Amino acid sequence: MLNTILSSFLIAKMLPTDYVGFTFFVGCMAMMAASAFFFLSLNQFDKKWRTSVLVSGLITFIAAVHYFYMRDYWTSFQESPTFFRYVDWILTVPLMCLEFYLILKVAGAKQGLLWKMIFYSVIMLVTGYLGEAVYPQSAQTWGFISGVAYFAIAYEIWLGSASKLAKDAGGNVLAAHKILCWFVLVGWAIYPLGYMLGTDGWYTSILGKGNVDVAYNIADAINKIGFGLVIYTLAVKSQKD
Ligand SMILES: *C/C=C(C)/C=C/C=C(C)/C=C/C1=C(C)CCCC1(C)C
Repeated sequence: MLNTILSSFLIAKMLPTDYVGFTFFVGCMAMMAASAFFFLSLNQFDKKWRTSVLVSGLITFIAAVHYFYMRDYWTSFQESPTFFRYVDWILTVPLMCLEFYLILKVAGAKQGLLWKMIFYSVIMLVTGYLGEAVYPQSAQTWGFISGVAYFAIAYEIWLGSASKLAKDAGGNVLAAHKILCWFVLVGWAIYPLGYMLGTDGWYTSILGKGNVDVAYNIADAINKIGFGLVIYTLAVKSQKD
């Protein structure tokens, strides 16, 4: 009796073999711990760096809330919480673009750069959502358009105006910018890979099928927490000089 009440009101049963559910749980805790870490460190920074570290905390905090919902959704239905996933990304990816802009402001970054990157990321995510959730039969076409927008972001920070600004800034900012560039090129590349494991396209015969959520959860942990730590380290280093 008690068991029935508990399972219908409080928690869905989690099978010991549910490794996908496990990654959702770990995701919740990791995002929450990272947020606490970034928020509690704010006092040690002066105004110039506080906003950047605050944004790092907001990124992991927004993700933590979505992970609570996604974990519940997964344990209840054993289905990908694609809707929550994309709501999370549409909020957090623009904030990551904001991080690039904030650290490059010392070299005179213009707001145009910020809006350009946000524009690319919205195209990337909206077309990705269309391919994954709305028109899965044409997933490869939408995925391709999304990939072009992803490429535009990577181009902008590696070779475009953002990279020139980073060179002008030099020192700690340049070093941090380089690491963030690698996150976008390698860490973000896990997402299209997850997408290809979960949808049908020319790639299915090569890659086969796999669990999208495991790929996305691992990618989120690396990218959101790792990205935040790079900003945090930059703030700590720059504070000393
Ligand atoms: C914190 C969340 C982050 C950094 C999410 C990033 C998401 C991507 C880079 C997604 C990219 C995609 C493609 C490049 C093609 C296929 C569709 C997507 C949306 C999975």
